[in-house]
Amino acid sequence: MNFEEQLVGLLGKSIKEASEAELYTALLKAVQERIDERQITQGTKKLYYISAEFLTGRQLGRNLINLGLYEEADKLLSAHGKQLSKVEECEPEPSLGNGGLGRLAACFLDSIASLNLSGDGVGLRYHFGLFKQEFRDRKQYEVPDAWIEDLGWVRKTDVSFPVRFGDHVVHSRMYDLDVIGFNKGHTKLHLFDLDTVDESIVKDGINFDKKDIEKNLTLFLYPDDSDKDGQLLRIYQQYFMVSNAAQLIIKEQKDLGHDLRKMADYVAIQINDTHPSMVIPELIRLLIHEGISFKEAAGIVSGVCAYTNHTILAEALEKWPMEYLNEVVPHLMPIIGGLDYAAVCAYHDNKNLNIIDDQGKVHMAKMDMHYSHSVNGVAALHTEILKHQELRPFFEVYPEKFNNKTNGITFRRWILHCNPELTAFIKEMIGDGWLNNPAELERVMYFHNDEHALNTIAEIKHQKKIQAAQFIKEKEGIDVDPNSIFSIQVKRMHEYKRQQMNALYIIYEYLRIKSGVYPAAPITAIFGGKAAPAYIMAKNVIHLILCLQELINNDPEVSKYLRVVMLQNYNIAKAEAIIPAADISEQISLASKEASGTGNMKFMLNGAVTLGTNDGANVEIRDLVGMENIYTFGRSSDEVIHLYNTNGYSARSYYDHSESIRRCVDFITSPELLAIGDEAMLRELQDNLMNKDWFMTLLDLESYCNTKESMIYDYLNKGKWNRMMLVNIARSGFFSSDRTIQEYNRDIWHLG
Ligand code: 26Q
Repeated sequence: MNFEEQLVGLLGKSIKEASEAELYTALLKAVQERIDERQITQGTKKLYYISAEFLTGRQLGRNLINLGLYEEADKLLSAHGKQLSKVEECEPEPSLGNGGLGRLAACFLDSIASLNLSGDGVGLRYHFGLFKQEFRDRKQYEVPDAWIEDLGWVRKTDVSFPVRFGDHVVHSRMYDLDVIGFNKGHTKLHLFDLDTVDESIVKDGINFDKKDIEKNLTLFLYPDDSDKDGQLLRIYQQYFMVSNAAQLIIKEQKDLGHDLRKMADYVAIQINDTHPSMVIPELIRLLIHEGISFKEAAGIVSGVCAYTNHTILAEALEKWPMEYLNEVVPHLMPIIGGLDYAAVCAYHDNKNLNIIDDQGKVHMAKMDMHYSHSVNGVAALHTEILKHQELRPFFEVYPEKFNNKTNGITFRRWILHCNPELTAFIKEMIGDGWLNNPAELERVMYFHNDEHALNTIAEIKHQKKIQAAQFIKEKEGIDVDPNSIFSIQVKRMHEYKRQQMNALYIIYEYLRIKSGVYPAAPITAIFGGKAAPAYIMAKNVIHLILCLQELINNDPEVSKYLRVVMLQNYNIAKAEAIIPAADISEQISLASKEASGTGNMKFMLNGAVTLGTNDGANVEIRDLVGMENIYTFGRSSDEVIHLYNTNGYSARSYYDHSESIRRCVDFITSPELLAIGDEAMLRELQDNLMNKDWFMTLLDLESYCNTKESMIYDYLNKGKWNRMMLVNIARSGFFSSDRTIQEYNRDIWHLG
């Protein structure tokens, strides 16, 4: 049956008569029928990618592209006066993740399927996922996001496992999201849940009985863990996730008739940060039940498991008090104790290596490093920092385990879907080999002196800016000028990412305009990002940005040259709308703190020029495009690490010694801003910047402002700028997650 007949059959009426919501439902069903026809990818060895987060984004567009149906569907709908992009907007976006780590997991699944590798994701089906962000009075409010619909992409299965918490047993339910590869491949994301979970126990949007596990287990992603009950709930969640994963793996191995002692020949497990670390003792426990000795089981599991570290921030390295683990999973403690004992015996002279520390806390990352065969960082610089600083004691005893896997992004979503105009032009230039072999993007370099190509790329960028301006008008009610420079910083709000430095730059520019010095070209500064509900300083930064937005956009003298937009509820759909429109990609983290970043890659692929520190994958972007096609500034990671080690940074002295820094920081509590904002929040932020500034904003502020000035000046040189865009696009092939997954497979998984 052709697609049109299938669709009309499902609709029960003509396309013209159908509403967008009806079209969405019919397309969903039509695509699911096609998905069901595609065989699941098989191989001798299978990967299980276990992760607390999967930020999958909307599925309709992704699936249409990967099934090769997108253009057909698009044409079909437009022939009947409908727009596919509008229909796609009917899909609620699942928010089963926070940011980078969760989005990476989703890109990886797309690449695993597209490379026709056998590998499934395993995670949790949170009912509310991450909160929806709303702005009121220029402040962030968190609203629960109930994304689950009766008819959706995530489908209920009959699979269930008993999961034991001490002497209490619950019975899980597995849900599956199909992951269809580009042209070939079909794998699954398994999301576990409990039938008894009850959304109605949530009061006032956030409060619920944290002890009622049967009803609350999968309600929220990262439930508030500021008290003991919250922390216990997180342990319940993590154990529920990994126990299901371990049981699924053992069941599949038994069904295939494989010898569990040879598991490493048939199974690979990737532990995505420390949230799934308990899979190690759980799998050992289950193997012991199968009659295998502790020692042999530990060896088998080490051969199967590999661990990825995504951050060096101390607060993100999970440590659970032994008594909490004893309360939730008492049957796991003897195993963890045994693993610690074996590690202590082997390395008795180095307490740093103990899994259980003197205070009785269990260090999940340490367990991962002892009992995995691979430990990887997510960008070259990050892996070096892990080896020589953060995880040095482990690198010294296990040098062979450490390896780097620089992150990547799926080109299907981050150019084919979000930038069909640029995709079409690249095809015109170099054909479509790069879609399956991203290294071929390099061929775009043949056009680096071609006037027509350079002008076309610039024209496409302008188109995307016009579309983004319409989007901003529609969603945020703010007018922006597509002829201005779009500088974009979209990512989670965190002090180390230094959105506050960008805000101080905006103040710097504002004060200059007020004094009659105008920027070489008008600037639109666009932000987006959520702050963790308990992260006061991040919320203060949002407040400052929203106050600046109000002040600046309403000042006719200034808004001719400068505008500020803070997007509400930044998510994957908003990322897709905004990233293709960027001129400047703001990647300004304090060097050494951003493990990799993946937004930086999405911007580069879409022809933005990076303004960044030498941090995370920015370093690799710089090496690929060359110094003349990127703007870097600020202290190096070595200098920053040295400052931390010697206590050598004093924000106050930067404030005292620089007139221009002082003016910017002082302005946070100027009468202009106090008339708009909340005095306590602005004062607290200002005080923090002057007296604490743990992530060294003032250290790099001047070099940031100067570098950005020169960048804006260069923007006027169209020939130069257009060539920079082209080089960035041409050199971004390395950042395809297909390349990353091929490296994981080559070095760690060895899938058949
Ligand atoms: C830890 C303890 C308690 C509660 C929560 C957490 C927690 C939750 C989420 C710790 C870390 C995360 C997420 C980390 C993350 O997203 N890291 C990002 O991973 C990306 C993919 O590798 C990198 O590109 C980013 O640089 C890194 O910040």
